[in-house]
Amino acid sequence: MSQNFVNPDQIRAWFSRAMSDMYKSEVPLYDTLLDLVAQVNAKTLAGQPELAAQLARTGEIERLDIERHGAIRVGTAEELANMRRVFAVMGMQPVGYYDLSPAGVPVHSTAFRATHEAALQASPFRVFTSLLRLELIDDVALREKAARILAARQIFTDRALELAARFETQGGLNDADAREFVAEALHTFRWHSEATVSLDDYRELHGQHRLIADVVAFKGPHINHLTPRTLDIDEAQAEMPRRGVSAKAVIEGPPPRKCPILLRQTSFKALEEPVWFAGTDGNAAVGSHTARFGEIEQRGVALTRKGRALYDQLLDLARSRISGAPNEGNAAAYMQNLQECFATFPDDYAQLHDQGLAYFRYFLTGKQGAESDSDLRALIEQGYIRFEPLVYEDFLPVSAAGIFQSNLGDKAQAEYAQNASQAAFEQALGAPVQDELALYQDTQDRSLAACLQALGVQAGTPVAA
Ligand code: OOG
Ligand code: NI
Repeated sequence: MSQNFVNPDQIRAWFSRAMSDMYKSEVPLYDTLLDLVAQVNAKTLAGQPELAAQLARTGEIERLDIERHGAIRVGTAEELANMRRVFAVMGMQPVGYYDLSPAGVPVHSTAFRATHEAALQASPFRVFTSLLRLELIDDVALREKAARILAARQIFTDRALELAARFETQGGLNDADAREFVAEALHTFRWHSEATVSLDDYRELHGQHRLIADVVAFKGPHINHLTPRTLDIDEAQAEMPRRGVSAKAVIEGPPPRKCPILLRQTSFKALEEPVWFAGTDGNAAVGSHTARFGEIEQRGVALTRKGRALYDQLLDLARSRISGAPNEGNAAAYMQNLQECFATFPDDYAQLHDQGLAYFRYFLTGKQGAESDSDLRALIEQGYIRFEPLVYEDFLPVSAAGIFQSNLGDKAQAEYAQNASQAAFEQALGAPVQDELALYQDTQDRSLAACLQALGVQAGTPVAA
């Protein structure tokens, strides 16, 4: 029986492709963005043979063209829990907890993604998934109204949930079921130009926070962007206006570096789209909504807890030097600050490795004859083992807030009491989120164990570099 099941990595790859095709037809500017990124990547690879060789050695070159992340926002615990079941069919698990409330966005989030390096290699598709926190809204009547509207909708087709249940009981789906599942699941992420509420209700929700209207007023959690991966985000950012695409003022994340760390992101602004609102007299009222945008990202090496602490500290420093969040007015000063503040962050893979600031994967060089009691440092120095940066697969809360804000308008910033609540999030999700650092550590450890075994070096040998 089980040999007839389709590998969840395959289902995820199909789904990622279907989602990209759907978004291309729904948001033509996304197609423009894909073209732009493909051209920038080709040029970067041609101009930097060392980078091309590194991406070939790690296998990343093969996933580069298909790599995407998307984002959705759901309204209730039940929606989030079912989302977890649906993504599980595609081999995607909730990883990480992100609290966006300090940045004035009333949501908390996780990323659904593959967790093993082999699965990430097959399809790195991930979805940043936010849950609206109605409890942060102080207007009780509005909060209750929003909860009532959300309780009345079903964002999944019956068939999608049936197939998810079948996956759970059987432990997999056969080919026909898997293909049908992809088509059914896709419906959840479509754009609906008819709102489920009246124009008056929409305005009321919008008045409280634009994001609340976006989540509550529609039939489902439309995918709000899809993000290809670029190898040179500064070049891509410069190219956007040349192609008539209006780019976000600053690139979120670390400054440009020789050895990229974590994640840098930028986006084009959300489009204003016509929406038909339910009319009390049976006639629809026409209005509009801005929700869907395009984003690009450049991924670098994943940082250890120590590296991440340094990143957070330097980012805080750069942001404390400008008043408030970066915007059109202070973009140049902010980027300058960022460069200056990050000057103390080592920009060399050997240093990042030796100081325990980043995660790496170890590879054999082909050289034979290592002493069986060698430690890692010796194996590297003597040329038996080399290391390559392990790419960051997750998101950054400050950057995510910047992406949200650029599409909500700078005026939309609200103040919430800072209360991250991972426990409440996990309760809504129906499962704990995985710790991303543990996943990077596992991948690093597995690669080292494989090297040591192949070299016949005792696995128990201390391996501190
Ligand atoms: C999600 C924004 C965050 C990212 O890449 O950090 C995000 C949203 O707007 O729903 O996508
Ligand atoms: Ni994004």
